[in-house]
Amino acid sequence: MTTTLQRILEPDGRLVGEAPDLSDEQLRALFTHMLRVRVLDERMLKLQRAGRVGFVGTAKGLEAAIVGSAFALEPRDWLWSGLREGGAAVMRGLPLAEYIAQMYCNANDTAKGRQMCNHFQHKGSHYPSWSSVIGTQIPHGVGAAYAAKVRGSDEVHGIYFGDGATSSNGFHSGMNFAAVWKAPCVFVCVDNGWAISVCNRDQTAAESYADKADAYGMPGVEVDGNDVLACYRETKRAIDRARSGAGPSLVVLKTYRMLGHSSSDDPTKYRDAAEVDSWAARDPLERFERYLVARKLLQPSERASLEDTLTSEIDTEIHRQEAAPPMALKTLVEDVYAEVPRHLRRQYNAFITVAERLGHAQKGDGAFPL
Ligand SMILES: Cc1ncc(C[n+]2csc(CCOP(=O)(O)OP(=O)(O)O)c2C)c(N)n1
Ligand SMILES: [Mg+2]
Repeated sequence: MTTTLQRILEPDGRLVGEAPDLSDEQLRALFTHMLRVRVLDERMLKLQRAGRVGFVGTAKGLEAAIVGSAFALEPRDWLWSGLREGGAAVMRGLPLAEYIAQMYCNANDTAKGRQMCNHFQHKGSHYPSWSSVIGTQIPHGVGAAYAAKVRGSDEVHGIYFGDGATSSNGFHSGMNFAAVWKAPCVFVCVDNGWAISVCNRDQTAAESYADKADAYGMPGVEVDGNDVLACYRETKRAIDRARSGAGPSLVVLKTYRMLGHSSSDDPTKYRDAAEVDSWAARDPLERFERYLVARKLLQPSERASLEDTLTSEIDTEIHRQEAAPPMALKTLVEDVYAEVPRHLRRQYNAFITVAERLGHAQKGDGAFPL
């Protein structure tokens, strides 16, 4: 099969396709949301390098893909994350305070320290907890979408995953069940070129990831993932289709992970600088900025002042969360049984003895090998 790459904005910001129906205000909001992802990632990576948070996986280069596609979801819809959609969740209502508390795994962390950091969740905006286990969110999201259909709800489930996750069992069973059941979901594959050190060319023999949709009996589309307008328009079409009862689609957003897989990865070990440079020239923020400036929706110098505002909002929250206490030890034994049973109470007493003898772990203690 040959697939045509859907594009609306050229890298120089020129409009070459049919622009989606978005107001000037919405276009500016899209830019601010993308910029927030960039600034937030930069801040988190600095904190990690300074030993103040344990682990970070950035979305640098993917801002258009995750923000543009998620912008097409309604508040009643759900977003099932792969590994990098935390910024989209902030756009949909995850408070910055909760985002940063989760990075510190402190007393305000809604995951209560039971996730490693940089694994978000937010009940209020229908954002289930991440799973690092690749592909497991796919059948979960399909099941939730099917349940919505059975209940007669008109919500749609956006199920995100990476190029690497297309090799997981969850991808195949999820796609198959969703198409057979006409579940109201959209599969959003963020093809960012790499699955840690495995290049996307080595992940599949198919010409395009979008071709995979054909095998399951659903439409598939390949989109320039660095073009925020194309990401929005194509995801919106798939969402509208799902909401109308016509079933799922696969939307493949072709983009590039500019930094390492995570703060524990050194990408120079497995990829060429020339490849990274070629994608830097297609930066999604610069592309959209050029378009907005040409349309006079953004002043040429406005990005810098927007960045300053976003940075100070984020920094205020960082200071607040750094000052928060750690999660109380007793939460280790809570939430499973209505009352803490005897064997857990015994274990808890043993933890307390160790904590009294050795003290609590300090920020920066421990290391994650990935
Ligand atoms: C089942 C499983 N196998 C292996 C891993 C180790 N692992 C973590 S991330 C990752 C690559 C994911 O690549 P991709 O799906 O393309 O997402 P990206 O990190 O590029 O966003 C792997 C293999 C895992 N977490 N779970
Ligand atoms: Mg990937």
